[in-house]
Amino acid sequence: PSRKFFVGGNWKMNGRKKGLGELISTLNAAKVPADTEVVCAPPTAYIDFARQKLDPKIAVAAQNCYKVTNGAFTGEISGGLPAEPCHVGSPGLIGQKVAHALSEGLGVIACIGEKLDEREAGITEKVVFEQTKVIADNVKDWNKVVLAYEPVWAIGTGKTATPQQAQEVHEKLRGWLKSNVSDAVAQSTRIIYGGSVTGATCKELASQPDVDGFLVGGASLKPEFVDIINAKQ
Ligand code: G2H
Repeated sequence: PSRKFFVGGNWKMNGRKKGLGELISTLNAAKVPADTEVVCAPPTAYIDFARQKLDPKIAVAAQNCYKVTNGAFTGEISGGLPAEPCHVGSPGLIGQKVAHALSEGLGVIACIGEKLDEREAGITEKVVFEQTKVIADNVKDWNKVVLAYEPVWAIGTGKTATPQQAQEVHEKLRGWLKSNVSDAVAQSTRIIYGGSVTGATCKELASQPDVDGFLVGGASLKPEFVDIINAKQ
């Protein structure tokens, strides 16, 4: 399959200009393979700063995107404002947010994932399929969508899913896309893994056939993010 490897750095609510400026210098100096797409999502207040400083080889995303373009929504960010792709993490509004971001011409990194008790109860598949359906119901153009599998128990916990655990779910998700959308969409859509990815864990994860990249939190703030960008090499 010719899916372009995708590495997202979600900086979450971290950093100030000085530290982020240093991180940006490291990233600008880094080798980015031609067949890898790299996107960083700074805190909202630094989207413009990051876009101005980051080399064009790295795209900039917003971490969130509200469901309408304008209005009296204190503290929200609209799809009319941010940079390129858009990370739409929170459940509840996710369907409307995905629909709105796509209607604004943005790309979307849509996140799904089961909680620990759901995994232990053996309902991982059911949970991630239901979450994927909510997203899929709002997508017409799958070229604009990256699906991020982020098991909740692996987020910021230091517990990375094993390559086998990730591959198993990614393969099932691709199967779901094939059955419920189309074979072409299943083959072309990037399904990326997120949850405590590090420089040490990225290579073996990246070697799994259905792992098309990563969404990285903590490690995206460190120089090892460069190793993750190059995980496929
Ligand atoms: C999960 C992930 C990135 P971390 O949210 O989106 O964060 O790598 O810190 O677990």
